[in-house]
Amino acid sequence: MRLYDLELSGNCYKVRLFAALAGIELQRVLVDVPSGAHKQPPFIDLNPWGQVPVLTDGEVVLRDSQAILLYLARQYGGNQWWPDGAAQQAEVMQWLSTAAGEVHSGPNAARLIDKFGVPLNKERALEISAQLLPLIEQHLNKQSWLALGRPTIADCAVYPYIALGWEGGVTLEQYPAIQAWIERLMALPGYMGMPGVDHYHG
Ligand SMILES: N[C@@H](CCC(=O)N[C@@H](CS)C(=O)NCC(=O)O)C(=O)O
Repeated sequence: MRLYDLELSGNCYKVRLFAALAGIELQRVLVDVPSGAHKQPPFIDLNPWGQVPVLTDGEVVLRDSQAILLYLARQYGGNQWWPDGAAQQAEVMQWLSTAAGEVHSGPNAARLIDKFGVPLNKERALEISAQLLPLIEQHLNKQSWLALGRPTIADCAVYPYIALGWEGGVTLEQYPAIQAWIERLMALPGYMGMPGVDHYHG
């Protein structure tokens, strides 16, 4: 199985992290995004959207970190990470949507602006983050993990850009339950980090 990967991408890190936690072996293929390799063949033939991560597993070719997490969990990770029941699946799915929605356009966007100079609306990214973080804090005040009372792909999807948000000025000082959740994640067997996540406290 190959992961087309970029070290500083939180979306790619979601996949690396889950594979490490679930003991799934991935062959990393580093894509030279700064030079634009993701917009040219052969990469663009794998993903016409021109974005990493991409996972290939035999005939299967997938883009989008949430979809890749779901595939890996269902195919190789076992019930612990992606449950069977409809209500349980939907509970996890809520958080995958949050990762692709508010986390993407909040803390991720703020980091893209500050760290990589991407021309997005900083004010809007901070506004979305300020609405999102209290909701996650409130949720984690009542439970240890985002879904099902145990670590799942929901945590792998949401965690990276929450922990990297400080690189875009979205810090976690006011959110002790989120900080405690991050510490729990970091203590999981097999956990692996990426540049920046260890400094989540800002
Ligand atoms: N929805 C996608 C978003 C992927 C994405 O935004 N990838 C970034 C790196 S983190 C990328 O390839 N950016 C280059 C570009 O869009 O040109 C996912 O969750 O994987």
